[in-house]
Amino acid sequence: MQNRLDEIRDGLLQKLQEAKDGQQVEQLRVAVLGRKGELTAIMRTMGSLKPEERPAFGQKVNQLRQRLEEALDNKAQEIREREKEQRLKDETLDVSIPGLRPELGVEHPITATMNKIVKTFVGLGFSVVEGPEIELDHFNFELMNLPKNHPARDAQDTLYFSENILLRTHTSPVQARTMLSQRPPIRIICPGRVYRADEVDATHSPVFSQCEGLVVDEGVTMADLKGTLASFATAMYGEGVKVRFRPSFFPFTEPSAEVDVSCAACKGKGCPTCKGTGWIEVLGAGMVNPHVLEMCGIDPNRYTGFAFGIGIERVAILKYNIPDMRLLYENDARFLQQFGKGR
Ligand code: 2U9
Repeated sequence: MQNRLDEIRDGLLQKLQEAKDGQQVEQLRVAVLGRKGELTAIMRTMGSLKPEERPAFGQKVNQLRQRLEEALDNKAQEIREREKEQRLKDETLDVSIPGLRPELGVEHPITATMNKIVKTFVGLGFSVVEGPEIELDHFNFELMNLPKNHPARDAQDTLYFSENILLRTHTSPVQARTMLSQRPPIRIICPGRVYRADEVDATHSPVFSQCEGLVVDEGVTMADLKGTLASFATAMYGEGVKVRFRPSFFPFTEPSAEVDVSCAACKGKGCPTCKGTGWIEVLGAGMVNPHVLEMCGIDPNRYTGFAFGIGIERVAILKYNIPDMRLLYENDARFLQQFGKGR
């Protein structure tokens, strides 16, 4: 009997040494000390012993049970500690490792150009007004002196939702809405997206951005328009830039002009950017057609006004020397990242 007890002890201690985790220790505990375990089975044989042998036997088995329980507990504790240590090691944070630098976006060249233009006019006393991109024919065309079947409507190939609902082709309807709801003096700029049914190519896009401006008050003259646009050109292109007006025609302004600035690339000497002319067209402008004022509820005998329109993409393309307008809309990070340098 003693041999069998020694065997159980040695067997358990041996296997315990090899145990790798808590589960294996528990399996050994059940196999030896559990209800159907080896030692429990031996204890059950006590009934077959002579009554005088039983106390000594019982004591031996109990001593062994105690010893083995202790060994199992110690091993389980040892494993728990080892696992804890490993976990701590695995989860250690090295606070000295430099952090990952998050990739920062950069301002899109259209946004940068628009912001600069808006800021410049705000500095000249203009307020910013925005309006809907889905417009009524009435505000987009009728009030701009472009009645139905007017040939000039063809110049602005329009995207229609229905006969009277369209994507605005310019931000002018915002100015019309403002005149209908406010009394002069009015001094506003209207930045925003506009839409035209144009094929995409190096210089055209069906969606682009404009910043239009409108001033209406008593005694506003062409000289005010020239002074305002000269200040704008200086703020945008620097001291010494020259501005010239060429006569033009728009149904909503009379007289009308296309406005050039002296080429910043060659200082007006002539280069590929200005196609040798020394001048670059940056915007259109004019005195608000009295008929437009009247349709928008403003007495043209008392008030006069000037207006202008700037194509933002064109200004950005010239400023950054961008060879193809499509680059502005493709969102290729390699292209856009270039505009983040030195900010
Ligand atoms: C009202 C009255 C008049 C806005 C104007 C232009 C001239 C012009 C172009 C610039 C480049 C459009 O984006 S572009 O192709 N715009 O030349 N825009 S005057 O005139 C107005 C606007 C509102 C009530």
